Amino acid sequence: MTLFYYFYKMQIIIGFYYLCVNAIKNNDSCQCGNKLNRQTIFNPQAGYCVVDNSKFDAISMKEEKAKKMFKINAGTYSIGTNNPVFIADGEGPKREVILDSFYIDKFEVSNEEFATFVKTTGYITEAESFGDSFVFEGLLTQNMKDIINETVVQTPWWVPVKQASWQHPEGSDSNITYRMDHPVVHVSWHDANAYCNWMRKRLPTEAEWEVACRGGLSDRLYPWGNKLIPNNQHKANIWQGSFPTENTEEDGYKGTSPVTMFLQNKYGLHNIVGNVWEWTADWWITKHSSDQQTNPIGPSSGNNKVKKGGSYLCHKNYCHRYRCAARSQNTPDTSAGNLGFRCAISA
Ligand SMILES: *[C@@H]1O[C@H](CO)[C@@H](O)[C@H](O)[C@H]1NC(C)=O
Ligand SMILES: *[C@@H]1O[C@H](CO)[C@@H](O)[C@H](O)[C@H]1NC(C)=O
Ligand SMILES: *[C@@H]1O[C@H](CO)[C@@H](O)[C@H](O)[C@H]1NC(C)=O
Ligand SMILES: [Ca+2]
Ligand SMILES: [Ca+2]
Repeated sequence: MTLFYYFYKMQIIIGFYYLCVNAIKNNDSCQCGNKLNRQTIFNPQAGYCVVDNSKFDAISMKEEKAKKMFKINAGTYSIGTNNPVFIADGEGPKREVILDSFYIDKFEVSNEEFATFVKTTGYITEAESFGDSFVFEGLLTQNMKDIINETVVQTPWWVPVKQASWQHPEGSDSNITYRMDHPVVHVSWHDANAYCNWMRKRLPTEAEWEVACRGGLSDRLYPWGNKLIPNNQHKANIWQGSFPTENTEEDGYKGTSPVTMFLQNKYGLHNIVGNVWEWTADWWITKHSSDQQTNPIGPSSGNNKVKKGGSYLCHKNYCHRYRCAARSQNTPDTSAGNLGFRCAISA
């Protein structure tokens, strides 16, 4: 099934590559811009088509950077920890990285923003192509639960739901009408990468993401410090109660929160931990050298991509991963109702 899917996908990619290249050679308007499928936003340098979008002229990018992104200056920073909670995840060791300056989104990408992308390009997400995606059982309607009889072994609270997608986060009987300011979910790494590229941005590297998370503090667990709930103020959308049966929603949210909630550090970043996990550019490995590295980008290939920050489903007892050093992974075609992203750009 998977092999077949990839074979099929390669055929499509190759097909559109020729279509696009020829269209460009012939100076036709790019045939790939319209409603074909997720390969539509390929850019010409990479053999992809791009929808010419005057929205992204120099001025609007300047505004975007000024309002919605934070500039992190070039410098030497620390990532990782020498006190890992999950050793097997490769949270350690603590190590120095030298980074060039970059901008990072202050917010997770919202449904509204992703909708603009889809409307302009006709992009179809991998969840939509596959025809299903993973939803947390506790968010499903009784109707949906009655229909569904499969769960994921070992994590039975994850249910593959037919037709679950960014527009229908809990399956066909759900919508995002009142969640346009919430993070887009059910987007694969490929989808996230496509969106950032379309925005003339890119996914942050894991090192960039973690430096952004730490907000200029050193050796702290969270973006704001070491206390999970300082002054009795919830600083992140995670899980309170007893997972997975009881969610007391003390932080105000059972599922996702608007991307503008939970300001977490001095860089002005919101929801960098909690709310939804965030894809990074890097392939996953768990063995890290403690040597200083300059602009690390992770291994050159792999099976899984690194995701950071934890989500509204994380509870200390089983997923204490809403820490800057914490990390996890998924294959780049995976999507789920608690996994989104934000973009970055080199300064
Ligand atoms: C295609 O159009 C551009 C301007 O739109 C022009 O500069 C270029 O020479 C054209 N290429 C061909 C092969 O006609
Ligand atoms: C799940 O339900 C479908 C029909 O809705 C049925 O075809 C399938 O056999 C069921 N699977 C299990 C494991 O019960
Ligand atoms: C969207 O979902 C809401 C409930 O969250 C419901 O009230 C509304 O009717 C739905 N809208 C559409 C167009 O299905
Ligand atoms: Ca919550
Ligand atoms: Ca997040």
